[in-house]
Amino acid sequence: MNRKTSAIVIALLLTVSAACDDGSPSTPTGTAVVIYENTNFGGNSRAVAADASDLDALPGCGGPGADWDDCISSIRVPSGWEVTVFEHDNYSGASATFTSDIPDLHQHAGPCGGDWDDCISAIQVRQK
Ligand SMILES: [Ca+2]
Ligand SMILES: [Ca+2]
Repeated sequence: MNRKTSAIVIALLLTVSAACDDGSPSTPTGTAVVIYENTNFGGNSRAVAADASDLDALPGCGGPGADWDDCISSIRVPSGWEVTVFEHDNYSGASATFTSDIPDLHQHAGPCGGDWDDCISAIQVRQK
């Protein structure tokens, strides 16, 4: 291996290691479904990496001690992902499937006062 080739190999190794270590403990934006307390992706938020059969068990929406049951008002759905939401826990009741961002669940016809705002009790996420 001559000197020029060695330099290229070292440069490649540095590039690969830099790409693997982005220094961020959280999930990078655009690679996970994120649920939000308020419309237009406002208020508290939480990445949903796997199906959740009962949002009662997921704390962090609204005030102290509150959970995500009947609390979600908007959802980020990265391209290539699919989200199915349910009116009740254990994936029961009415359901709807989304494949793109939902800035305002009031705008989607559903079972809670005519829409899906503050209605979702279980959620399934899939990468297509
Ligand atoms: Ca809400
Ligand atoms: Ca519900």
